[in-house]
Amino acid sequence: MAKTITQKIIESHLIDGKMEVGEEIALRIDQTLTQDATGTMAYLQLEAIGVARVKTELSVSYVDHNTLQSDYRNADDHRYLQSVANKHGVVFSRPGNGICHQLHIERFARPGKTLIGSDSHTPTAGGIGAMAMGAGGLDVAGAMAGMPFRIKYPKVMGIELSGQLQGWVSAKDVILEVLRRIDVKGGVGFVLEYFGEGVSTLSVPDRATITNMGTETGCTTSIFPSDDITKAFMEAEKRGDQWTELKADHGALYDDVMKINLSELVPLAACPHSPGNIKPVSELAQMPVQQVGIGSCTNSSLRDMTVCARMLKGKTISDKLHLVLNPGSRQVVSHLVMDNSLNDLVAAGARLLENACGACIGMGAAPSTGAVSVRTYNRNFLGRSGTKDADVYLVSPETAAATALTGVFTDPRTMDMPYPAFEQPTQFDVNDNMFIFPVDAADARDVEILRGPNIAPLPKFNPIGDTLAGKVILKTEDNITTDHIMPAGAKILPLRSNIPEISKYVFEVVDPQFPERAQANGGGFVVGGENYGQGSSREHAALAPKYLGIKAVIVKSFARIHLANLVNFGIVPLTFENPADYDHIDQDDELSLAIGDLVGDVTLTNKTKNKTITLNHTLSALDTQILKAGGKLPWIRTQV
Ligand code: MIC
Ligand code: SF4
Repeated sequence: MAKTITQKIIESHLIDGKMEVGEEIALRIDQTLTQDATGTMAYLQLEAIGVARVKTELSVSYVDHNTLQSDYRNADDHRYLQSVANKHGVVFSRPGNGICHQLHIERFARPGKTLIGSDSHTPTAGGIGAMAMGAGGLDVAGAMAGMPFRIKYPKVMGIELSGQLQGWVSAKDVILEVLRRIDVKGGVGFVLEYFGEGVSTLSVPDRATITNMGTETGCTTSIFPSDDITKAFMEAEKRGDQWTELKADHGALYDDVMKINLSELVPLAACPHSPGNIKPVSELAQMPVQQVGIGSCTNSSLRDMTVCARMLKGKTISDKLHLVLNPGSRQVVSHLVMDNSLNDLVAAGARLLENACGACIGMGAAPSTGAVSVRTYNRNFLGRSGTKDADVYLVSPETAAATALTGVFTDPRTMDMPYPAFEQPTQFDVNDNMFIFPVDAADARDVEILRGPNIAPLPKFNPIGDTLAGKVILKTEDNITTDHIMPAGAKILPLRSNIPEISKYVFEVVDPQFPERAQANGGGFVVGGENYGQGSSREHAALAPKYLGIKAVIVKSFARIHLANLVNFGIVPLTFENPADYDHIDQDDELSLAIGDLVGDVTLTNKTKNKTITLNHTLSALDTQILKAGGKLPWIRTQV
């Protein structure tokens, strides 16, 4: 039978389960990655699982999110991460080396391999042909300990690319077009697999931009074939020997097909406050802009930065705005230095930030009150920039640079300049000296793990009974993101290693009284709409509510990674059988849920409204065992 790329990789990594849509499958994981904001928890969990050395082919621990170091806390985390990596056989990427996804595609990702990462943009590596998925830290810890990764067998949406991008339109516009068509939950349950003659017109970094932001559709992952372009990229990274060809068989059947003619695309923008709220840039033209940001894991490749440098060369950015840059990696910066592009950028007035997530996750460079910020990033959720009333628009590097020059939203096609050409170097400046490779297993025994006061022990949770009772602590709307549930940014991100402390900020952008109310009521329930928990992989969005006593989350539908995180931390995820029942529950209502062993439907009694409601779930038998045990760590202990 002719197979898709997705089917081929799944088949070659299948440990358990049937390859039928919706069935739970267990996959062997070849590589893992973590980043510091989720990594401290992941390694504390790995320590708790008690495995001496990681069992994967490769595991890398990156430091890129929490790099402000405004006090000891980030530094404590980095020191812990470096020592724990060394002890357990994990490669450590030092702060300053770059953003995990850009680095992983440069140095480690391989076609045909499975990769899970404790960051939702791990699918970036799909640009090189890896099956790369975001996951909660505990699932990544499990994979490092040699456990398979469980997902629902996905449907495959074939995205057929034809034609060729016209000047001033680039890869970002392709993924914005996908989002325009299927929005922030149209990818749920799918792998987005690219094929067609247009594929060969896109470089690996272009493909990586597309697979990176594919996450915003809610998909399991996105993947491109591995072809001659992939080979040339890997050769330029001095790892041509790791290249293998990977493509769908002729006649492979997709569950759904989307056709995109690259030649017809125009510059697009995602408008506030959702990556799926797409408009052509031409419709936004002339809107005054106060900030431009170029970089992040979506658009920080050498191509992206160089195109912007060429646009800015010899000019000065508008005095109505400021421009910040966060390049993806030190390799990118080295090239920019070598060909003088960095000088062109800073001479034009750009502020150079670290090679890290920076402004993308609200770690500095917050916009001014009510500002319009135009960014090449992938998320514009409410408050994520650090300024709650800022309006963030997501665009291509070309649109961002044009806007930086004019001071108003600008369609780059209207710029009076030739489209800057970019040729990928045949040899990148490969220098791995910011990676620290772990000592051998024999020497690992002597490695001391360094913990500072910021690393709090993992909280412990008890098994769950057959009935859950309590109040509705919060009722939310559709598309609640993990940035709503557990915000990040310069104030809260440094608390990631300390659950009691970070719990004080749960739902801060929605309702700052939530933590107090939850604790005063001895915990309770959260009710929500569609696509609850979209966005980040941060397990803190489950762990911190659990710490506050949240027993179940009852919604119309869930996003994939958050659903898995809820199970991992013993919060029961339930959905309305009839979505209209959402209207029959209000905040403060007293509920009782007969969950029993979570086999079949659950009956909810709303005591306040004197009404019963039927709830469903998609939990596997294993999920229910994990939940009843109080979460995955207690469950693992029952198994050992
Ligand atoms: C994000 O882009 O939202 C983050 C910050 O990278 C998160 C991870 C985190 O919250 O630490 C993600 O994408 O998973
Ligand atoms: Fe970092 Fe932003 Fe990428 Fe998340 S989306 S990994 S915060 S650069």
